[in-house]
Amino acid sequence: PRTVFLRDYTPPAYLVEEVRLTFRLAPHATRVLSEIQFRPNPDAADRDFFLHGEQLKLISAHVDGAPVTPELVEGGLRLDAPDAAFTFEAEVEIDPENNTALEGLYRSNGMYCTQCEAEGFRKITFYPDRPDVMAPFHVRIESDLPVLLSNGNEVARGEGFAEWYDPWPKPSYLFALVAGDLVAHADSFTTQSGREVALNVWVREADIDKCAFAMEALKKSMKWDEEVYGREYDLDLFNIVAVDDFNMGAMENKGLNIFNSSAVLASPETATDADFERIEAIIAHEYFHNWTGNRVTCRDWFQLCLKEGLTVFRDQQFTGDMRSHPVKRIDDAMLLRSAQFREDNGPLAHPVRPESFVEINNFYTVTVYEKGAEIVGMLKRLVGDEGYRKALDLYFERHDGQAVTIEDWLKAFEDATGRDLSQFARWYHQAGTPRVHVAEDYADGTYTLTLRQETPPTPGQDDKAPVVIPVAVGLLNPNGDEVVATRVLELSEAEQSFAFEGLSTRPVASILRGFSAPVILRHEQSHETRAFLLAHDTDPFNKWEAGRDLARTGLLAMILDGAGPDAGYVDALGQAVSDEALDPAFRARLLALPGEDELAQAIFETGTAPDPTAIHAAREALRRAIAERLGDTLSRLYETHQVTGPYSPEAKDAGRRALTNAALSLLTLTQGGDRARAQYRAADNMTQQIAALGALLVIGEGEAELKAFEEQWHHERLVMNKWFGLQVAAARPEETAATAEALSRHPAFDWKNPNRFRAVFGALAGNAAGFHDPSGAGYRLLADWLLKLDPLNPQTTARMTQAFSTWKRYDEDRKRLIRAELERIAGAQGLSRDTSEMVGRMLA
Ligand code: B3K
Ligand code: ZN
Repeated sequence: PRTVFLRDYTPPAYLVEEVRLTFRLAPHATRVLSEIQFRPNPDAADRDFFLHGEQLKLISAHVDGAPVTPELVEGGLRLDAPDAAFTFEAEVEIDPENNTALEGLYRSNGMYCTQCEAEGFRKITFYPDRPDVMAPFHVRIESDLPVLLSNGNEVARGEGFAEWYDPWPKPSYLFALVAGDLVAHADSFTTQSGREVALNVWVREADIDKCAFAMEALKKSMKWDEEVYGREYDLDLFNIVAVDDFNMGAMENKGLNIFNSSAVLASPETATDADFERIEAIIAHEYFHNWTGNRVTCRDWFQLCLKEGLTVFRDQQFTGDMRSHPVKRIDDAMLLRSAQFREDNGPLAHPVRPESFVEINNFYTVTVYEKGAEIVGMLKRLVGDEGYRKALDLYFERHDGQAVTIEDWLKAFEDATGRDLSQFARWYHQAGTPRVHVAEDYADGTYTLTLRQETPPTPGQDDKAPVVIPVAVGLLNPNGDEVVATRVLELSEAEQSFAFEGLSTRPVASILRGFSAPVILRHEQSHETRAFLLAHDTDPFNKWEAGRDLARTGLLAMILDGAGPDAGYVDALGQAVSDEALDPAFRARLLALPGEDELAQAIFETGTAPDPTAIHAAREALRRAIAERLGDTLSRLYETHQVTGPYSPEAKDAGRRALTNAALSLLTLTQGGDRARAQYRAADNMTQQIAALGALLVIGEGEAELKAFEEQWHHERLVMNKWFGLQVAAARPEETAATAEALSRHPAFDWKNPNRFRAVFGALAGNAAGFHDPSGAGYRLLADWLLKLDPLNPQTTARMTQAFSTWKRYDEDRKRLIRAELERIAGAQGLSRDTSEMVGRMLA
């Protein structure tokens, strides 16, 4: 397969003035008629007329009305095209019913829908399928299905057809079409300039009672973008459609967002607090793309972080505003560490702006998204809130309607703020997580902080240059009073010192407050200092972080030195979670221990091969010790923070449930299942129900509840995904693979549905001790199923191969077992380009 390089970018030979598409929908033989007006691109170097096209049956083609026979080549067609404006017409046939890859036009539960990003439009018709070709689209859909949707505004409708026009020039990846037997949850929004926008959430009839929350989230997002970014919606209509078979969360098609039903549908009975929060965030994310992605789009796919990093940053800000900034920051840091640092530390590491790819779908990664968002956050920290707003205003003003690059983005910041960002730009080019080492000195009233940065080598990048790291620091005196308020130090050299003068005592430093940069801080601190910060830090993130550091250090001592649980840590934790001045949601986060995969990486970095079985055992032992020592505290928290009254997904109640359920899962370990069984019986919402069930399964109980759950929910696909996933997640290490295997034989295990496949096999990969059980059964089972899925759905398969990406950390036996599975996958006949790129990178 061909590798595509950023450095090979050339402007398109022809631009598109306007597109007309007609779809005659039929399950196996849909006809797509296209009429595309081309004109030569004055900025192009050549007149090579090439249109992308894959899996298309060409019926006929015309240039300016005269029949032509294009040369069909690998990945598309070529034609001797005029060196002037002309119209190209084509008729092609496609087979949506057999499109199991869920890319292009496909059928899901009898409805037609599309997924074009990144390069799926070429499976619909011949077209310059690249984001720097933008055009207005006219679309006519012919079908007997009652609901026929496309981008923009509906301009005509009659018996068996509908016509749509989207006036905003867009790249083909934002094209969308939906046809089905759907009903709408309708509402409207009046924009800041007084325009009324009709809003719809389209679902199958059975789901109409689960749309209200998504609709509210949409209206909040529209308002927020006006207030915070000054961005108003630009069409008279905004449609969201829920589909069951979808490779990811959702897609921001212009005016017609298509969502995985798991990212839209929610009712108190069927969705957890976490689901509600995720839905709110994804609705916001896709809506925000209307400006950051659609109005201003990417020149090429190497610039993906331009829209994704920025849009994730915007949805993070939104969630913080809707809920809690400190808690959101903690959650984002946890995700970054567990997933992005993991990626950075392994064979799949790549820069936020990659330089090459084989299959672009493999680069929709936590690095591009989450680290991309961190870079935007750092820019904001460096230029300040006002500078950020000025830069964004300039970016929109300058680039509205354009397809641009990271250089354009940074230039807007430079021009708006006068700051030179040439060194900062390294964050986009250099892969890997910087380590920042801290040394401290205090003499004669002056505290000196010396920071040294280094970034380990990553594939293809041996030498790393220093990056600009905003390090937020505050100083406390020994009484716990803040003597120096948070200030942002700019670490740009390999090593740099910062002095704080006029102090009367040696301060305690709180470093990297608010997780001000996506780095790993190496700070030797005493147990006492950490406990002090856990008790006194005025920065909520670092308060949480101090507890996390204590937990990690204690766990490493248990795993590596056979130490017992650290009673000092448990007591400090008990103090912190009892502090009624603290937000319950925050206290719930304090009770969450570092994950097993994070511990595995930490052990690997000490030069030892991690043993997932031992890590799991130590973590469980610490959880037990917490439950024993803090039994009274936890019971009290459980009793006094119960939510009464009707369920609301709002942050306040959700935080209380998070805290009581964290307490419940700990208490169940030492006090048995009665409390959880009672909660299960009393539950009137999914958060309470599933938390109770999970707590029971972990102690090997809950058989009856598991059965009852299945009986209650067998008709609700999304709820059943939880049922499948939870059993694998809660299984004991030596039983995890067998549990997953047994579930894969369950009649409701529809493996072609990505959500269901992920429920079981994503949970298998996520259960670290179970997946890495020394028998190798987890590796084998996952590889078997990936090989089975690959021919049907390469995208989801390739993504899930990441379960193996940490393989080089482990002992020789595990390495041998995993390598054998990777090689078995790599050697499979007809392996997809997606999966073969992933396993190839992991084996390299
Ligand atoms: N832009 C889409 C992701 C498309 C993934 C293509 N494999 C969703 C999002 O980030 O908003
Ligand atoms: Zn996005």
